[in-house]
Amino acid sequence: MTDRSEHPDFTPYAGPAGGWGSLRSVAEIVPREGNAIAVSRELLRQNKVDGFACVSCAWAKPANAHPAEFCENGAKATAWELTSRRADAAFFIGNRIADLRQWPDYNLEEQGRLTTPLRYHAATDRYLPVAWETAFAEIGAELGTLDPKSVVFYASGRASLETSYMYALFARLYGTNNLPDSSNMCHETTSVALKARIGVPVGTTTLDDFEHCDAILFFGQNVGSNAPRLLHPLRSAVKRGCRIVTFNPLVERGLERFTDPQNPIEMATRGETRISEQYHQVRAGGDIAVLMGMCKYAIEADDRTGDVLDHAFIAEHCHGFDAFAAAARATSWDAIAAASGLDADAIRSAGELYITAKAVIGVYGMGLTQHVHGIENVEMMVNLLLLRGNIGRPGAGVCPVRGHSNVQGQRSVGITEKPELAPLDKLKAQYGFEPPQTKGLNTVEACEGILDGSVTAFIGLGGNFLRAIPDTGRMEPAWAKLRLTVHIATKLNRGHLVPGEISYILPCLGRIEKDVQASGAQSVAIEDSTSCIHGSVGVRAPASPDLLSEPAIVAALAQATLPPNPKVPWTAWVGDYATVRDAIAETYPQFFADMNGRMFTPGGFYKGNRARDRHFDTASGKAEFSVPAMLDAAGFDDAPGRFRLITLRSNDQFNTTVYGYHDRFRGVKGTRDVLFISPADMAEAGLAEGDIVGLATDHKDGIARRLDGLRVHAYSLPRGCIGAYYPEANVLMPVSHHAEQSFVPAAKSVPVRIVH
Ligand SMILES: Nc1nc2c(c(=O)[nH]1)N[C@H]1C(S)=C(S)[C@@H](COP(=O)(O)OP(=O)(O)OC[C@H]3O[C@@H](n4cnc5c(=O)[nH]c(N)nc54)[C@H](O)[C@@H]3O)O[C@H]1N2
Ligand SMILES: Nc1nc2c(c(=O)[nH]1)N[C@H]1C(S)=C(S)[C@@H](COP(=O)(O)OP(=O)(O)OC[C@H]3O[C@@H](n4cnc5c(=O)[nH]c(N)nc54)[C@H](O)[C@@H]3O)O[C@H]1N2
Ligand SMILES: [Mo]
Repeated sequence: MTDRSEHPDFTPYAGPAGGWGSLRSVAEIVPREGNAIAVSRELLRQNKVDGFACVSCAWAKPANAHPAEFCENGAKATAWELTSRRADAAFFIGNRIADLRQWPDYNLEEQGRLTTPLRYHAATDRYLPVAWETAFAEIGAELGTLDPKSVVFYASGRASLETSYMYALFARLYGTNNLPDSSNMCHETTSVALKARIGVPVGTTTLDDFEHCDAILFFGQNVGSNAPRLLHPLRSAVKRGCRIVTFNPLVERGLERFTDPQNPIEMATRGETRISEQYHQVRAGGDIAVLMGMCKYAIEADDRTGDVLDHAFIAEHCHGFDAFAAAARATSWDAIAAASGLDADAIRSAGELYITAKAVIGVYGMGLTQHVHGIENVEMMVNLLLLRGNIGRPGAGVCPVRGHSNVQGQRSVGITEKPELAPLDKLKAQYGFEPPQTKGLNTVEACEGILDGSVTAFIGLGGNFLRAIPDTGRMEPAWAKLRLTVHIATKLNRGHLVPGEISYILPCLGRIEKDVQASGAQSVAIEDSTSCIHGSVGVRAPASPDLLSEPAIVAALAQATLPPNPKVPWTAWVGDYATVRDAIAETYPQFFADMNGRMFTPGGFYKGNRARDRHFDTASGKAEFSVPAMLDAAGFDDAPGRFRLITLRSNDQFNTTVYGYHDRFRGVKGTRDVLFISPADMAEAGLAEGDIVGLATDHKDGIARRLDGLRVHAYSLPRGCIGAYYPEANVLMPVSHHAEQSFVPAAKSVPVRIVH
């Protein structure tokens, strides 16, 4: 095991997002994975109509693709999947699980692709190779003895629409709605808040809107690292005069300036495009206040002139305006400044920009959703947009930037713990069974069930659940008590290393790999962040001849577990995925009719969005203004010595997958054990650069949680806010510290103290 995390180096990075730095970074990672020529060739087919859909982020894929329609981090994701390294049988025979558990996340995945099904062998503390048939038979038999309500079927957001549809159906045929997915830790806040306020659970913008907007508001989304292809439309927007305002506690490089690596002149002249013209370092949890301030500014300007708000839109399409306007007028600028940590003038200048722009897009990410009052954050974004009719017209709308490449799509085809969101009657008619009606467990509830012993088994369709969830220090010992754990995965991760009594790792094909079944080469489909559905064709030979595709694994598990049902043609589905798409189209005709005919439309086929057409399917039939009951989203009070911990992604990771130890934009190299803190807070706490400290959770439940060995690093942050990397910091997050209503863990404001 080579530990790459040895020589910490903190040197501020002066370059823009994109530019030569991103090319150098791609040039570094591609050869490291040992497959340079193949990876470089396949990268040209990434996000193309006849190629594969990138396995990294969920950002839209344009109809007129660039010659190289990928970004630095998409290239890393491709290289990661196409690596020549293998975590093969010999690796598992040679390593005890107790030893592997000491390895950093980076080194585990760096072993490369899994090649063979594995079963945990307690006597030798090893995962050992096993035949597929044995695995399916034992898992099926075991599931047969367990109470379906005690089994969790988790999905990370990468698996295709076809696999996800089959997986959700399997769980329901088995008898449970326990279908949490990664969006329970991510944009579930969006799904709940937007559904309630504008009647759709997803954003209303498409790529086209970025060509027609006059202003873009960015709240808590780090575009340069997490959706870098969005930098291209942003750059074009700025060049034609669109104005961008950002609210973020950290100054993120991609929101400051960008050099287009696809533009030879810009590269040669080191030209840059400034992205944000206003950048406000709001305090973590301060966005309700910011948005209230901007609304107040607009409403009071309208009170004076009568022509600032879109009165016709509000009268025809909105409900609750008067109560909201009264609340905004009554909120004092002092209260807004205190809760946001910003000068009232800064918020007024953002308000002025907002009211002078004709068409505005509100973009946001985890900085809004992962808070105790994340729902109110998103609702305030909606309030602001509604005031000037910025929903449902060209160049305007709400744009939550989703995470995993098919996370939005999984929800569209039935992966949900909420029975009311799945077409149960339709499934009943189509497959002749009684779908379970009781609500299933979301991620937080699944964690609680594992802690209290009521959950007995966990099936994971991808992901690294045990590392991505909160309270990892408490969850790991509880996890080991599970009767059955099954992981369908491409690479080894820490979640696999805490086996239940019976434990399997089932290795699968990745999306970039050729998937040949009875009817020939298969394609799959995914849905991007803007509700466009794209076909994807695997292009590389599989990492091992022993791998099965995700649909094949799901079907085999289902067949081993369930009594035969002639209406569910598992074998035929696996033989030809087009028949799964026909089934999807039958269940969801409004979105997926003629899916097979449309999935290779350039730019994807649009599912449609009622709110975009100004049909608001809410309780009142109108878009709903809402009045927040608080201005601070953190959900806990300030106290001396108590900090708001923001858990961060580096530019060198995809969620729990650590590609390397170089967070280039933040100038951090060689380590992830960092505490980012403002110079003023550093001085007040008596700390110096490079000191090694710990963090302890300061939560009302009184349970001791600690993370040690963090290197203090002075960084530009608002007072009282500190940062540390996810997933290392998850040990500090109480399971109970989550967004009310959506249950998304509140990872962007965790109450902590610095300890020595
Ligand atoms: N390369 C790469 N791409 C990814 C991922 C990855 O890990 N790596 N993950 C994917 C996934 S699943 C997701 S969900 C997305 C995540 O992408 P993002 O939504 O960008 O998520 P984060 O990086 O966690 O945090 C976003 C930003 O919120 C800011 N922030 C923190 N607290 C607050 C606050 O209270 N208010 C405001 N206004 N801002 C705040 C942080 O400083 C950070 O810049 O990216 C996806 N794409
Ligand atoms: N503190 C803190 N915690 C967070 C967050 C945060 O911002 N802060 N963010 C949250 C968010 S937004 C999310 S989405 C979750 C992410 O949670 P998950 O989605 O559960 O985690 P990932 O790290 O994306 O999963 C990585 C693993 O997926 C497997 N994998 C990769 N590709 C494939 C594939 O094609 N098929 C299969 N079957 N498996 C594959 C590999 O084994 C890899 O190790 O984490 C959440 N946790
Ligand atoms: Mo996510």
